Amino acid sequence: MSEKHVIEHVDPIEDQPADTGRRRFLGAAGMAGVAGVGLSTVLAGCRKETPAGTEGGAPVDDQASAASHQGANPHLKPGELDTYYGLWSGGHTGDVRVLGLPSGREIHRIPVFTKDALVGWGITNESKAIMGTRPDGSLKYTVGDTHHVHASYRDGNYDGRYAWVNDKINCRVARMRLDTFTCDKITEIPNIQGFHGIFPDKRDPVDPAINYTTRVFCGAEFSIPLPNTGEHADEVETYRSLFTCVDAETMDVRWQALIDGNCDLVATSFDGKLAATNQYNTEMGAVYENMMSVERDACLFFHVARIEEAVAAGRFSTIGDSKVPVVDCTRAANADPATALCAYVSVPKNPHGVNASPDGRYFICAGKLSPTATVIELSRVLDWFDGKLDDADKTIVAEVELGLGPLHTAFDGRGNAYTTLFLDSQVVKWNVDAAIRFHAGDQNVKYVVDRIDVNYQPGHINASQSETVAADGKWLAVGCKFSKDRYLPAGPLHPENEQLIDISGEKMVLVAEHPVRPEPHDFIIFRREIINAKPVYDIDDFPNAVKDAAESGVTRDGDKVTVKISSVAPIFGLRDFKVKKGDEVTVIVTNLDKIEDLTHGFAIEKYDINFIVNPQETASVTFRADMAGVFWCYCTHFCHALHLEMRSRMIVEA
Ligand code: RUQ
Ligand code: CUA
Ligand code: CA
Repeated sequence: MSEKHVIEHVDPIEDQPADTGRRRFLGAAGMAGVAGVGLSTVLAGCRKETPAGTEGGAPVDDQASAASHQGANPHLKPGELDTYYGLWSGGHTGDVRVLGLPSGREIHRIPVFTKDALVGWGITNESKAIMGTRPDGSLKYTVGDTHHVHASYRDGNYDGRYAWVNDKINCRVARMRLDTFTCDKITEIPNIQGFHGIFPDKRDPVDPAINYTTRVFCGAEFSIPLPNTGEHADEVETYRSLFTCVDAETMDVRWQALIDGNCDLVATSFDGKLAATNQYNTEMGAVYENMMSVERDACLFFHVARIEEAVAAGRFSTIGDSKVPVVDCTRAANADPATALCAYVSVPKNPHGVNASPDGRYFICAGKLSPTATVIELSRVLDWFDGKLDDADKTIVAEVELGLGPLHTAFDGRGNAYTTLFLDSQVVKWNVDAAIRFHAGDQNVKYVVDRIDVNYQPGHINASQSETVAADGKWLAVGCKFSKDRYLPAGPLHPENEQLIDISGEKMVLVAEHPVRPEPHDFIIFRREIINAKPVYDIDDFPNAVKDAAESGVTRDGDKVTVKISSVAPIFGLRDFKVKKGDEVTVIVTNLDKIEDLTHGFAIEKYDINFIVNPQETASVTFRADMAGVFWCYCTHFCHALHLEMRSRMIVEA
């Protein structure tokens, strides 16, 4: 139990979740009472044994001011808009969620790797072309596991163009446009399995004019035989994993780096020079005992410019059928800093996240199986590559204890880091400069500023604008992996619990929580001004658009039939249309309504077809008319007082 726990909520764990009124009352009254009497006694009783420097207890004066700081109100009045967007990975629902913050309201879901019956993702020809199909036209993959969402940068801040998300199950990276909040490209990465971390670069390492994202880096967690053809399957020690660079615009794979150990999370430096991945399996074990057999693993830094020089100079190989250039980033090949493409920095046992501080100076690796965070100074990593440092481990400027199970770190732009402690069910706020001074030998420095209990077992964490130059230190969201008793039970599957913490003051204040469908991993939070969302599509962006109701009709080419249908509330351009049993039918629907928020649906009874068309959007489906009869087609999306009457009939002649 932490002091925050006591001050803010008396005891959120034992307190009844439904009784928020009581909780608020107890919170306020309890705080007034506790702050006056015996708070330090309560806290002393609750505090864990902590090593020097980690004592987070504020002086008594601060405790009083903390007690009066209730936290900013995250609740909006009806009609009020949020100030931030959040992009949340959906986890193994395969989607991405769009939230408004601080309210936590879910505004939208972007279907990415998995079918979505609302928008027709994986049903329309257009979405299937993005998702990828087999020769028979069916989807190549139907499941996905999204973990990390990151957006494109310009001048160190998000620019509202794109976001990317990974699929761990089928090794794909997807791009989403942030004007339409739709997925527009998906690339399957060759030669890897367990694709986990991603991060876009923030600028080009060489060309100063390219001050925006042009690459996306991808880390593969699982090692496999290369090529993975079934041979050498028993020679686990020969398995390898790769770090991949994807072109942000074309989404083609540019290059891969063969490494020792594995990849996990990915981070990039603000100067564009370095990309990094934490490695928890330097042992290259195939079973967990072997993955945790050594005391130190690594954080691996890639020198982007040198790697791309090597590729340009033809110093690469390829694997199997893949044409992707693969450079050698194994330890043995990179011992000499003068020519090294990468640097292995040792960090304690099975580290998890790696995060870039918004001042551009540090990468922080959380310890996971070690109660520490490791702070690596980026200028020193460059020094090592320049031959000015004799040991890559001298890039470490702090390795400090935070608590049990540190996983991910966020930043407030004021020099503080916030790290989740999975095992302690806490977030710890610590000062990076103080940690560096402590590590350098000043044992009087207290680098832990505050701790707060969260509910329960937090994984990812992020602050508003955290990994940008515009980190504003206002809100901190925490993705708690377990919600246990926080919500009405709805069977054995529990939601995850996203909690919101006000970090504008010295002390963290928990202000809200929301259940979310499992299971989001990472998320980013950014100012709403960054987004310029399109209210209505441009009809000219769709080459197959039915631009006028009069264009509606049926054309035939052998057994291939094309049915063009316009939609204007509450009328489809065809009241009925005839095809023959056995025809391959393509139905193209354009929404000719120009008004914002006027979406139509198009469903065909018994044919398992449903999709929507937003204003000025066109979508199509292709299917075999294998059942004769009359099949009503109807609008699924409530659009008009005569929405129920908005219908057509498909007549399939025997
Ligand atoms: S992982 S809880 Cu998929 Cu981002 Cu760390
Ligand atoms: Cu068109 Cu409902
Ligand atoms: Ca390990």
